[in-house]
Parts: sequence; structure tokens; C-alpha cells
Amino acid sequence: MSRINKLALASLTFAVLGLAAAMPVRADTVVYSNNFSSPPTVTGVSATLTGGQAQTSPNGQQFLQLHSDAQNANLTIGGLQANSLVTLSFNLYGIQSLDGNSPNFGQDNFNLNANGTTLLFASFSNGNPATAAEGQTYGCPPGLSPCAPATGASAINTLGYTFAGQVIGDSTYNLSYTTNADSSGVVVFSFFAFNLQPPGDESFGLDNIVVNGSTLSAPTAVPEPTTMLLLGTGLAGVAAKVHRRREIYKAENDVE
Ligand SMILES: [Ca+2]
Ligand SMILES: [Ca+2]
Repeated sequence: MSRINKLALASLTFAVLGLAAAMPVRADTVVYSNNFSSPPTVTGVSATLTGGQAQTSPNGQQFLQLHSDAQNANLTIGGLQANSLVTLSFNLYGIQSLDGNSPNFGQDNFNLNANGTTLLFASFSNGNPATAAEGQTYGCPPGLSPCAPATGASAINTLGYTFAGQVIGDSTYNLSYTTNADSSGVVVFSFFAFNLQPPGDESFGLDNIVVNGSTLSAPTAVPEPTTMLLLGTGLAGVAAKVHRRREIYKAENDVE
């Protein structure tokens, strides 16, 4: 290999390492998950969940309940790449006599914000006979609100709740929203339940929360710029040493 080729190889190696460092270290990986039946899994970020009330449904499902005395919860994720995309997925439970758009017993609204930006604001109904006709706004096609109780739900009556006169004791919605971390790499998800009657009458629940995002550092080490510089210099040094040895060998053995 000629000297030019060796230098080219060293430069290429250096360039590839530099490119790897410039790319996001970890993108779109699960950084937080919580099913409320075991401690949350937190990977490469800081995470704090406050508010709500730990609850167990009649059939044994553990989740975080929002009711009239614990209306909101906040999930704060830090240590993300500045302004990077973050996806929040979770199950929203509608529990017992949610009254949707009813002006007398609601509106039973659920609101989700990310860093102050509204991702979801909608009413939910489980079809209380007194208010079922008022419907709900969640799941309605544009311009066709309100819709029937539990429109858009992925499941009904899986948690074991009942309420007098209602066909739907509980409803489950699979929700997913993508937003951005702020310039400090932080995203605060705020969950808020409005206008509810006391627990035992109606509530919302959060469960199976999963957050995907891009972290600042990875568990597997990636060379720091200083290390890369040393590595690049080292590779060039090795190439130069090999070249010198070949020159000495050629001189000693009289070969071209
Ligand atoms: Ca659970
Ligand atoms: Ca209500």
C-alpha cells in the first residue's frame, strides 16, 4: 500500500468516526415505560411522575386514576436531545358514569398537554342513560360532533367496573401523540380531567405509558471528539510506522 493510500485510509477512518459522532446517538428508543404493576423502566433519561392516585380495578388491573380529588398528573422526562421528537403512547381508561358532552353532569373532558401545547382535548361518555344522548366529542370525524358513547374505544368492559343502568362500565382508548422536547431536552406531559363527579361515580385512568425519544448518551460508548482525534492520530502513526518498517526492510534487503 502506498503512502498516499495509507493516509487516505487514515483520513477515511477519521471521517467515518466523525460522521458517527455527528449523528444522533440513540434515536426513537423506549426511554420510559410504566404499567403501574411494577416500577417504571427508565432508560437514559430522568423521569418523574406526580399526581393522580394509584388504583386497582375490580378485575385487578393496576393504573393511575384521575378523579375529582386528584384531577391531574404530570410526567416530566429530561435528558433528551434538544428539540428532538418524542412520542407518548398510553391507555386512557374511561370509568363508570362519564357523561361526555352533558351540560348538567359534565362536560367530562380529558386534556393532554406537552410543554403547554394541547395534544388532546375531548369529552368522553360511557353512556349513562341520563346523558347518553349528549354523546362525546372524542373520535368524531371533523364536523360530526358529538358522537355515540365510547366512539373510538379499543375495548369496553375489560376492567371489571359497573354502573347502575349502564351497558358500558369502562372503556379503553389506545392513544399516541408525537411532540418535541424543548431546547433544554425536557418534555412535560400534563394530564387533566375536568368536571368529574366524585370517585365511585366516574373517573379517568392512565395505564401502559410508553415514551419513545432520543437520549443524549448511549449505554454503549461512542468516542468523544478528543478520543477520536487521538484515535485518528494513532491510526496515522501506525500507518507511518508500517511505512518506515517497509522502507528499512527494502533498504536492508535491497528490494524495490
Ligand atoms: Ca396496569
Ligand atoms: Ca360527569
